[in-house]
Amino acid sequence: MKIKLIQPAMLPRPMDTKLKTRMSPSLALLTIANLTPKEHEVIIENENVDKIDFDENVDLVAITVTVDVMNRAVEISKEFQNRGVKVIAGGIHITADSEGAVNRFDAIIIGMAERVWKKVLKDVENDSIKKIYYDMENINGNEIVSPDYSMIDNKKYLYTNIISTSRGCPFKCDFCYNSCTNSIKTYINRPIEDVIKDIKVLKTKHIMFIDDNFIGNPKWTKELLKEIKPLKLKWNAAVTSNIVDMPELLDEMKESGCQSLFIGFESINSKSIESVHKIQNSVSRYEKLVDEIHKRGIMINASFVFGLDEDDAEIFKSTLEWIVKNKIETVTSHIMTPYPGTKLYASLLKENRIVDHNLSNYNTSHVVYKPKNMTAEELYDGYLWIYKEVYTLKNIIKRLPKSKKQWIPFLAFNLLYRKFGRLTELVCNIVSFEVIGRFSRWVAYRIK
Ligand code: B12
Ligand code: SF4
Repeated sequence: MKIKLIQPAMLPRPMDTKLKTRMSPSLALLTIANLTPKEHEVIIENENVDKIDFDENVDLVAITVTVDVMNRAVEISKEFQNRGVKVIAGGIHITADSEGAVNRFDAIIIGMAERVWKKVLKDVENDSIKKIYYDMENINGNEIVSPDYSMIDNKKYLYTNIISTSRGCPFKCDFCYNSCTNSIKTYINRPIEDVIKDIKVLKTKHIMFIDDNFIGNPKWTKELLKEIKPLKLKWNAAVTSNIVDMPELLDEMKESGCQSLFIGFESINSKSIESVHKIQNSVSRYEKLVDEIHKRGIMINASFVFGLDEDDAEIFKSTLEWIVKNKIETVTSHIMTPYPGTKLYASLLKENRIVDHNLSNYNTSHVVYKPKNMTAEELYDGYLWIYKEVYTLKNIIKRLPKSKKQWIPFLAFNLLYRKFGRLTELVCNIVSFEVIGRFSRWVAYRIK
C-alpha cells in the first residue's frame, strides 16, 4: 500500500513565528513510519512545512492529532474521504478525548501506535477496518520503536536532534493530558541502549530530550547519564520541580553536558498550584530550586500557566517581578486551557464555565473558559503583557546570567528567537532553517 502520514498545521500564537512551526519534525509520524513493514511505501507530509497533496493516489491516510489541530484534522480527513481514501487518526488528543473523535474518521487509535499499527494495516488490506483500536495494557519500554530519523528533510526544520526516552509522567496534574482516563497509566522508560542507539543514529553532539518528564524515574535517568557522559554531548530536557531534592542528579546532569532544563513552575501562587493538584511543586522552595540549578551553570526555561482559579489580575505583575529577580533565562507562558478529557475539563464543564468549544482556540493563547477571579479580558491582556515585559531589552539585561559564558546562548534565545523573532524568521527564509539551526547548535556546543 501507499500510506500517507500527516501532521496538520498548527495555529501560531500571537508571539509565534515560523521558528516555532518549523521547529522540529513529528516524532510520532517518524515512529509510525518505522513501524510500517517495508512492503509498504510511506510518505510524510507535515502541513507546517509542506502543502498537503490531496490528489496523490494513496491507499491510506493516517493523521497525528493534538487538541489544537483537531478541526484541521477533520477537514483533511473529509478531503481524502471524498476521494475514497480511508483515514485513521491517533495521537495525544484522540487518546484523551476518544469519544469526541470516534465518528470523525474511519478509525481511531487510542494510545501508542507500537502494538496496533501492523494490525490496522492488515485490516485495511482485508477491508475489515475497525472503528477503534486500543492495546496498551502493560506496555513495556522495550516495545517503543525508534523514529525513522532518515526520513527527516533537514532543510525544512530548525532543530532535528530530538529524542524521546519515555512515555507518560508519574504525576497527573489536572490540566495535563496525563490526567485523562485513557492516558498511559504508568511512566515507562525505554531501554538505555535504545536511547544511545538513537543518539548515534543522529550523529550529533547536541540533543534535546523531549519527554514530559526526563526524571520520572531518577534511577533510570542516573544510569542514562552515566552512559552518555563519555559521549561528550550537550543536551536539554524537561524535568519536574522535585529535582530540588536531587542535588546528586543535578551534579550528574551538569557533568554529562546539561545546558538547560524546562520546568513547569506554573504559578508562584501556592493556592493555585494546590487547585490543580500539582503536588510535586512547592512554591516556598522555588528560589532554592532556581539557585541549585543556576549554581551548576544550567539555564532554566520556566513555564507558567495564568488564569488558575486562585489567581487574580495581580498575578502578572508579581510573576514578572519573580522572573526578573530570579534571572530566569527563558519563559513560556500559557493561558489555562481545559483540554477535553482532562480533570480540569471535567470540572469546568460541570461548573458550566466553558464558554468556547472551538478546539482551534485550545492552543493556550485564548481564554476558552470563564475565569474565577479576573475577567477574560484581564487574563488575555495580562498574558500578552507578561510576554512583552519579560522580553523588553531592560528585562533581558536584568535577567543576564551571572556566568558570562552563558551570555551567548541566553542572548541568542532572548533576542533572536523571542524579541526579534520576525527578523530571524526572515533570515531563515533567505538562508534556510537548517543553516541557522546548525549555526545555533555550533555556538551552543562551544559554551562551557
Ligand atoms: C515536541 C513537542 C512539541 C513540538 C512539536 C514538534 C512536532 N512537529 O511535532 C513543538 C515545540 C513545536 C510543540 C508545539 C506545541 N505543542 Co507540543 N509537545 C511536544 C512534546 C513535548 C513531545 C511530542 C512528541 O514528539 N512525543 C513523542 C511521540 C513519539 O509520542 P506521541 O506524539 O504521543 O506519539 C505516540 C502516540 O501518541 C501514538 N500516535 C501519535 N500520533 C498517531 C497517529 C496515528 C495514526 C497512530 C496510529 C498513532 C499515533 O503513537 C506514537 C508512538 O507511540 C509533547 C509532550 C509529549 N510527551 O508527548 C507536547 C504536546 C504534544 N504539545 C502540546 C501542545 C498543547 C502544544 C502547543 C499547542 C503549545 C502552544 N501553546 O503553542 C503547540 C502546537 C502543537 C502542534 N499542533 O503541534 C500538548 C498537547 C495536548 C493535547 N491534549 O493535545 C502536549 C501533550 C504537551 C502537554 N503536556 O500538554 N510541541
Ligand atoms: S508534571 Fe508536567 S507532564 Fe507530568 S502530569 Fe504534570 S503537567 Fe503533565
